[in-house]
Amino acid sequence: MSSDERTFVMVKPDGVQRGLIGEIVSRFEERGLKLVGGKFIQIDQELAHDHYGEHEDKPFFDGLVEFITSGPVFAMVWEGADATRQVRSMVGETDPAESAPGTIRGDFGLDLGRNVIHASDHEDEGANEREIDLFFDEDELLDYERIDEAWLYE
Ligand code: D4T
Repeated sequence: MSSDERTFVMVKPDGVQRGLIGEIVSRFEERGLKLVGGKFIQIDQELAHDHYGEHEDKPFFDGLVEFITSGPVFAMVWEGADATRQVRSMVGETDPAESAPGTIRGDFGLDLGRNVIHASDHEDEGANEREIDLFFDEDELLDYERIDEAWLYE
């Protein structure tokens, strides 16, 4: 299996305000995933509409845009074997109330509209590439080796 799959992850404004960036980054680091990009930004209306375009007709769309633009977010790209699916399984269900303990949303959230983190959908083929392109320039993604790589993969 390829160990260089890249996936897009973002600590949402609630996660930033609640001081969860470090905890969330630690979980992915400890799992063995490699951070290849990261930026602390405030999402504007245009980026919010591009990112959540698929939900434009949903009743929760305006609230979602208001929330995601309400404060800084920490956007990241993580790399590793089967990264998209593994990250989604660590994140939990969309609704924290349905998320198992041990997942990020299951440990840190209670409400669907404040679900702490975003991660690209592994069932949506193009989601990763689209979201990475939306948030990062190519030269903001770094190629390097982690010193423990030989111990992470057979
Ligand atoms: P994101 O995209 O934020 O990682 O969440 P998911 O991939 O897990 O879920 P999603 O795209 O279906 O939902 C996007 C975002 O909208 C919020 N939401 C969702 C909401 O406020 N009310 C709702 O009824 C739904 C379905 C939560 C996540």
